Amino acid sequence: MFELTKDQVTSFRDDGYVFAQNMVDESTIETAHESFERMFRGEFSTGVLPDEVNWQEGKSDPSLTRQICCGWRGDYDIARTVLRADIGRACATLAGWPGARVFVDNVLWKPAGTRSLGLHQDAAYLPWMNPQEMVSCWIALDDTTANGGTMEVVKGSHKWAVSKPEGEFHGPEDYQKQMRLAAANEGVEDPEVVPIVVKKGSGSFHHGRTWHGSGPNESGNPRRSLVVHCISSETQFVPEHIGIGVGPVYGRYMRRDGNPVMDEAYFPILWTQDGYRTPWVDDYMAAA
Ligand SMILES: O=C(O)CCC(=O)C(=O)O
Repeated sequence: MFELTKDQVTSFRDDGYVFAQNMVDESTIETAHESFERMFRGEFSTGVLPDEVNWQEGKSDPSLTRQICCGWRGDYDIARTVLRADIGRACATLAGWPGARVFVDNVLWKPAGTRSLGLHQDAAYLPWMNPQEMVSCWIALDDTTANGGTMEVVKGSHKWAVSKPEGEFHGPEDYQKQMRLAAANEGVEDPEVVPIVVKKGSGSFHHGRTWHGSGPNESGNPRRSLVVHCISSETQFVPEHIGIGVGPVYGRYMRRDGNPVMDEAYFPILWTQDGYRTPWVDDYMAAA
């Protein structure tokens, strides 16, 4: 269990991101590497296909970053990290929410020589949620370097307006272009891009409006990471916006009777200030 310090919370609120050390241990990293191998081969230990399987061995473009979203639904070992209460507590504390639930995770593998992920704001994909807010915990599963395609965040950009998602997400040539356009709209001449350079097991938290993404991996080493994207435990669907952003994928979990509740079967609550946690989560994490 880790806990953020007051200084880390202040720094996050000022800058839109904060570094965090030693969030997962060596054996979890090794297990996660094995899960990555399996999942990108199409093997899912829970028997359930994650919501977005954007890369598969032998079928997908080898120059692109490998990505699976909602890996926790497909792999028990990934779930053991994604569903951690302390990650939920950290996200809720940073955001000032009464609690946190998982919206989605990202299983990301950027082998040596692979291309960029365009800089973006996560909140831009979420107009179908109220509140339209997210805090993400990004965990490196390899030591990262500035030229190794690590995630980059733009300091202070969580204070900018939410831009409409534009341009390519996977592999754009000029992966910072949309961010620079947004910076110009804000009157920011020289946006400060900060690479998340950490030892494996460490990482960072970023705000849903913070511009982030990653350049090509120009090192000789792979860059793998696991990202836990949390939303407030109080978040509800906005049915009239469900076709926007990633709403077409996750709108499948919306009730059809007009009740905007987000069901804990799909978006489990990890932690709340008053001690609640979705009851099935610990049993699911303990499953083989
Ligand atoms: O790791 C990356 O390159 C980007 C990750 C990302 O987009 C995210 O954590 O929201």
